[in-house]
Amino acid sequence: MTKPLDGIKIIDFTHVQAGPACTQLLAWFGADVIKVERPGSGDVTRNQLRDIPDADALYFTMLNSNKKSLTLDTKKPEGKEVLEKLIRESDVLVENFGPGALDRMGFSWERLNELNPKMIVASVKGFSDGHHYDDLKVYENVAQCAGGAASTTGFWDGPPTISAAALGDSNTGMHLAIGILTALLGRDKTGKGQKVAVSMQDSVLNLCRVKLRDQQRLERVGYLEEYPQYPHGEFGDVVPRGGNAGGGGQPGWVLKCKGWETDSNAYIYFTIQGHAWEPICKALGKPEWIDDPAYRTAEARQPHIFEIFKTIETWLADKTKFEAVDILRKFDIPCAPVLTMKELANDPSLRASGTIVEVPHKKRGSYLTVGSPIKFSDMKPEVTASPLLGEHTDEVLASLGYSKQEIFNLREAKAV
Ligand code: CAO
Repeated sequence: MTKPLDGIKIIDFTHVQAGPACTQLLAWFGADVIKVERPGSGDVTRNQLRDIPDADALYFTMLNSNKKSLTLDTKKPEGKEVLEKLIRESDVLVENFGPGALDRMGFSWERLNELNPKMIVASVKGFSDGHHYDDLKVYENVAQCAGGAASTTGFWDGPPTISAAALGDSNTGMHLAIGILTALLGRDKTGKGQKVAVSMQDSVLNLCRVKLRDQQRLERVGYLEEYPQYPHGEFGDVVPRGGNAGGGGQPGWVLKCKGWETDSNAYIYFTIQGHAWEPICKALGKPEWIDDPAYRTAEARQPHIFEIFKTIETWLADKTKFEAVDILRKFDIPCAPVLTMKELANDPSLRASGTIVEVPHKKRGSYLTVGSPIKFSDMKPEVTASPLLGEHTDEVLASLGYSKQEIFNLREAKAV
């Protein structure tokens, strides 16, 4: 089966999570992704949090499927020469080194553009170019703090909180993938490559868009009526942490179900969608609430919204999270069980759709990963194992025209 990105060659000069998440996505869709790694060690995540001695860690295998691995010391002259050859033949180079590392290696944007004017050079950095923090190295949680997620996540009486979702890493990688695909389409029109840059701070902020909305509303009217602080609590001059309130204007909360005393995930998320008040009352067996002026409108409900949630919890007390959702779905109420990683890993629907996949690996046996969350009518992205360190070195060098003897010499020089 041909894939949309067949024939697109990508030099994957990425490591850890933000960059690898981007190139993995492009590899699923058919791109020939060649991961360039330091001989001997490779991407640091190969060794991070290992669960099997001497086998690549899951951190690496889950972010580098469908790629090739070429070991290359790009600080050695022999390594630089190989990289230059690869650059001349490639469509995209993706990197997420610390600030200035690529320049120090001798591969500035100007040099790359000179070597291959058609190539797209895509970078992730913590902060955008010219930002007053643009010299900083950045990891996930740093980006969540710098992009507004931490100050608006968690409970109002606790500290700023980090989300488990990789808003700084994989999210930035997804933004970069969109940038690369856009630049590839642009190249079809102009024949020219360009530089595509995404910062982790900007990508986090992009997902915190509604919080910037709330900052402006707060400054104008002094309160945010969908936050738990309204109407009984105090508002300061910055968007507060709203606990588990819905961000989009539909009040909601995480509610206890049967078994919560012993199971820390026996909860559902329940949304009180304004126009669905009648079905909510019917589902809860509270028909008297439908026309009661104290309950009828969202505005009337807000002052005692937590009492309403308490009543719903009483209704939930003899129902598991799955039983509750099975009842509420019939009334069109937006809700879901709070699912654990164990439940997701074994979810038959996610297995059937290819969102959770089991991948055979040469050294590990098989491992679970998250497959493509993007589904196509004409293509089912297949997930293949991440490469062993340097697994494709000979193959890639041979494709660049290196003879067996020359490859041997590169090995002797410890350049590959
Ligand atoms: N051959 C030779 N040298 C290589 C090489 C190769 N194949 N691959 C990398 N290197 C070198 C780099 O050239 C750099 O050398 P210098 O610093 O001497 O110029 C060196 O390895 C270290 O690179 P680095 O700064 O990227 O690595 P680090 O571990 O110190 O920092 C990180 C890691 C992630 C903080 C940093 O890369 C960064 O800020 N990246 C941008 C933001 C980002 O993507 N962060 C998300 C990471 S996921 O949580």
